[in-house]
Amino acid sequence: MTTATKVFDVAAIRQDFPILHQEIHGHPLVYLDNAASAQKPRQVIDAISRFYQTDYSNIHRGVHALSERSTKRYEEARIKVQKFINAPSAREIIFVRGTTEAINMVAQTYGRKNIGRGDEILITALEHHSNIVPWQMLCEETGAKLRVIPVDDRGDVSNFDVHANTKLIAVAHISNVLGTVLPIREIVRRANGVPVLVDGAQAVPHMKVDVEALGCDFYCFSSHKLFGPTGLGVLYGKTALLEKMPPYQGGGDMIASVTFEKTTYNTLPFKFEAGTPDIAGVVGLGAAIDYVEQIGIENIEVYEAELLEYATRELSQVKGLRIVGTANHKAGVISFVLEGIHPHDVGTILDRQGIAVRTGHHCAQPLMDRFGVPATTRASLAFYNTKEEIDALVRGLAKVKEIFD
Ligand code: 7TS
Repeated sequence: MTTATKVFDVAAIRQDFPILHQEIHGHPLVYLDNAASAQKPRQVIDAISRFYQTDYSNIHRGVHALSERSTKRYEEARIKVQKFINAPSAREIIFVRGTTEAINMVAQTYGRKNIGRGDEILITALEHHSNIVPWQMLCEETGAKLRVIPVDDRGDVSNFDVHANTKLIAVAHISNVLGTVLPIREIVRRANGVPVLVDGAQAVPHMKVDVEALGCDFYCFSSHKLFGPTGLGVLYGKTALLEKMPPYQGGGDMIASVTFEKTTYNTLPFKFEAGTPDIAGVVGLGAAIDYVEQIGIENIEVYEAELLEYATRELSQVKGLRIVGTANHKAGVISFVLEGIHPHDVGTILDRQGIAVRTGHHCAQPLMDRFGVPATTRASLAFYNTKEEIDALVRGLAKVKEIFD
């Protein structure tokens, strides 16, 4: 394979995404807000619709045919997730509401049980709020301390010095603002046995993730960024850790037996899935994984790298534009500031031209402070984006500048 385009028919792929074929304010939609959430292919929308029309019922209960079918579909999707991230066992795949809930769950179960006064939780300066605040809450509750590894001017993070009192390391796999890909294997190596949680919200849709090869202890991601439905995410955890963790929520499905005197808990992964889960969502996530695998995550990675290189080159030529985040190993996220123009104005004028980008602090306020900007404009790529759309963004920015000149 010499170039991604040989194996990758972006025009055909775009046909799978109904939402992309519309006009916004009289212009063709250019959707460059994929880091916030990705669009859904017909295959996912249809799978959910079909499931509700033919197989739907509650799961893990009842002997009737629909319940059995629903349970089968739900558990098959769990195995798809397991294989997709190469987890050793499906028992290690826990369905939650999203990355945010996955991190909160680890903080409230593993964290409360194992982290106390005088201990330290290590994070980096480029984390999303959802990988900062749950740890701050835990620190407040337990008397533990948060230590933050700095980020350099390019957006790289190094110096993962682990102290004797470091009890947990929680790091993003890819920064949602800078696009930096963090060296997880190296971090795990340096952790020297201290559990490592990886916030993979921005990684799973864009690169091959193999939790065994990474060696991390927990890995979290959201379905909606992986072209699947909203309100659903995954926590992967190593069996040995999950088994020792208390349940997160109590309720139906997570129990083995209940009396008023004593309740015993279900086995993994059900111990952590109290109540009726997002059954159709899980089926939809399974369809999203099938879809991504049919294209090939490696092909996606190659195509997006090419697109990122093109976008970086083109945007760098826009006068007065400064890209925030220039790490060597980057994924398809480009944050930038335009001299003298507030990002909200940039975003609004781009929207008038049908171009969707995100502006603001991207739920990473400490990172904005680090780079001395109140906000940025962010274009974030997916495999259905094209060079023509990058050209439209560049033209859109010329218009922004024209208005402000
Ligand atoms: N971690 C990272 C690195 C993220 O980028 C996000 C969401 C989350 C966690 C939280 O995911 P959720 O699905 O639980 O909400 N990031 C963004 C973003 O960049 N713009 O909108 C949401």
